[in-house]
Amino acid sequence: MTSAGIGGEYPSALPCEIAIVGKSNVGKSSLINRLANNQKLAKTSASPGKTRLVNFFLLNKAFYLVDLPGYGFAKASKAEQKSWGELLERYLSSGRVKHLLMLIDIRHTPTQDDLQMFRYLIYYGIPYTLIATKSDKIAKSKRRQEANKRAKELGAPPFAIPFSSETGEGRAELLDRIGQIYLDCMNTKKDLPEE
Ligand SMILES: Nc1nc2c(ncn2[C@@H]2O[C@H](COP(=O)(O)OP(=O)(O)OP(=O)(O)O)[C@@H](O)[C@H]2O)c(=O)[nH]1
Ligand SMILES: [Mg+2]
Repeated sequence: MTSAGIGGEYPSALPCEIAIVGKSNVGKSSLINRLANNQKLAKTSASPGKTRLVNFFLLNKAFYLVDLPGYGFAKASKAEQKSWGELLERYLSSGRVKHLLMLIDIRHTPTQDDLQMFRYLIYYGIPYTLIATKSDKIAKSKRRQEANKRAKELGAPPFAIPFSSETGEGRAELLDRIGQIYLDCMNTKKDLPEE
């Protein structure tokens, strides 16, 4: 794993880099651990504001999955919020990210910060996949419906993958999706002229 703070250097880019965005405590780091089936890979915490750097995880020796600090952590000081915002902005505008996994809590209507994040990624035309986290917290029969409802509330086409880092629900579906994203990255790379 490679980490970068404000002004820190990123590792050399690979053709495929997928990053995870979402509000603080939504389960970004836990999702990485569940995907990799390694609880110790990314640091997680019950209190928001755990991830404070841009952390690059090399998966399958093939692509980067990037853990980012969450937004909207009201208890952080103004200075901290500003520095996390800058970290996020610098990373997202670096042109490295090929696809964003945007995480929203399956139980709650998206916040103003979520709406802002979503507008930002649409504005910059960054491809994305919506994931509704903590699906284990609601009844199984409601999960698909609630996940899709959250997507619709964001202003997106009504589809989000219900996901639980606790039970592993949605892991296979998300891995499939990541496989497709990876192939897209490799195909796009082929289409580019040689440097
Ligand atoms: N029940 C349940 N709890 C979860 C799930 N995913 C994460 N959590 C819990 O939610 C809390 C926050 O998880 P993190 O993965 O650290 O969240 P984060 O989005 O990385 O947070 P920041 O780094 O602060 O932005 C932890 O207590 C996790 O155990 C889930 O799918 N189900
Ligand atoms: Mg985190």
